[in-house]
This record gives sequence, structure tokens and C-alpha cells, in this order.
Amino acid sequence: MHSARAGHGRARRAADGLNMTQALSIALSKGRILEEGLPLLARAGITPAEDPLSSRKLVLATNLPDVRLVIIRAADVPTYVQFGAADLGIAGKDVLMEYEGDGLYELMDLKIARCRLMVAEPANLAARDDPKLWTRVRVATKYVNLTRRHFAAKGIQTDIIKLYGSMELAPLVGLSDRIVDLVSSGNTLKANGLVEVEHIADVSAWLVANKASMKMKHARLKALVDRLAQAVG
Ligand code: PRT
Ligand code: MG
Repeated sequence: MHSARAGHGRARRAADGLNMTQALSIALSKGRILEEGLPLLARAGITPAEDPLSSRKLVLATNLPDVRLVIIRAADVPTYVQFGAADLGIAGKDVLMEYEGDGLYELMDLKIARCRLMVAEPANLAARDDPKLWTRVRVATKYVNLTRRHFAAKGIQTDIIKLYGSMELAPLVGLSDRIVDLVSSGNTLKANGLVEVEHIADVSAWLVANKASMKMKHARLKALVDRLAQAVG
């Protein structure tokens, strides 16, 4: 009796394991990506089995039996996809530019969660400042890698202060005059007396894929990617 139950448990776990590896997974983050991504997924014929905005589940089944959504932090999406923990992912170009792995394909621009990556500084400094004269700048940002690359390409040295959020606060409290951050409406900068002084990149969310999955699960992934491409229009 005991061993039969254990046997059943093993079979059950094996079946779950099979299901986990065969289902196609899409990693995406709560917040803007999910808010704008859900209508896009719906247009592609993919709807979660329960509301991801209210559910605490991190893995969600969808109306398609072999597609599930994995809900993770935005900055973790490239890692999950590179290591094959998800077949596909939806990640902001900012996150992809910052991530320095090379194990994923950037398949297509989903044209959602649009914004721009900017250098900003206090308005009173900008009035007498000229970015063309910069040789060394102190910058607060969560985008350490892309900030260093951006300035290095222009021959400017950087002292970077790594933050995890609320970059707009840094100039107000004397941490650094300049910040590198995302801007969409511009209201946050304005509310904190900051102005944009340099444009680094236009940002939107991209569909990324694990390289091995694109070979091993090609037909099913291609069908899914085609549906998403149609939904983007
Ligand atoms: O918030 P959390 O720490 O969990 O993670 P996250 O900040 O990485 O996630 P989330 O959901 O805030 O952002 C996910 C993705 O949305 C980003 O990686 C971008 O690709 C995209 N996105 C689009 C934005 C914005 N627009 C945006 N405006 N992400 C952040 N912002 C912030 C910006 O950092 C600034 O603080 O909004 C503020 C500016 O907005 P405006 O409208 O006042 O200019
Ligand atoms: Mg955020």
C-alpha cells in the first residue's frame, strides 16, 4: 500500500516534469509589461486562466493547453530565457541593453511599454551646462553597464552610482547631479526639477527567445511567434 502510493507519487512527479518541459513558457513581469502585454497576448489568442494582476501565482496556465506564463521581475527576464527556464520572454529594451549575456534571440519589437532612456539633470544646472564639454561625469542609475558604454563611446569617463530605483531623487539630495533613467510623460522629471539633456535610446518591450528552444521546439514556437507578430500588426 505504502509503496504503491510512493510509486503513484513518482509517476505523478514524472508526469508533471514532462508537462513542465513540454509546455511553452513566456516569462514576463508585472507592472507595465503585463498591463500592456495582456491585451497583446489576448489579440494573439492567449488568455491566462486566472487574472495575473490579482493572482499570487507565479506560473499561470492559459487557454492554450501547452502555453503558460511565468511572472518574474523585469530585470530577471533575460536570465530566465538565456538559461532556458522560459522559452520566450517579454522584456524592455532597457533591460536587454543592460543585460550582458548573449544566449538569447531578440525576435521582434512588440511596440508596447514605450519610453526613452535619457540623461537628466537639474534645470538650473542644464541652463549653464553643455554635454559636448563633458570629460568626466558622475551619474546615478540602475543601468550601470549601458551607462558606462554610452559615455565610453563618446570618450567620457564615468563615476557611476548604482541605485535600484527612484533615480530622480539622487540630484535632490546631492548624490549626483546627473541620472540615467527612463522617461515617458516627463512628469516625474518635471516634478523633481529635472530636465532631459541627452537621449540614449528609444525603448519598447521586445519578444526574446531561448536559442536552444528555437531549435528543439521550432514548429510550436514559430506558430506562437507568428500569432504574436500578427497581434503586433
Ligand atoms: O518596478 P520594479 O522594481 O518591480 O521593476 P521595474 O521598474 O524594472 O518594472 P516596471 O514594471 O516599472 O518597468 C518595466 C519596463 O517598463 C521597463 O523595463 C521599461 O522597459 C518599461 N517602461 C516604460 C518604463 C516606463 N515606461 C517608465 N516610465 N519603466 C519605468 N518607467 C518609470 C521611470 O523609471 C520613471 O521613474 O516611470 C518614471 C517616469 O515616468 P514619466 O511618465 O513620469 O516620465
Ligand atoms: Mg518600476
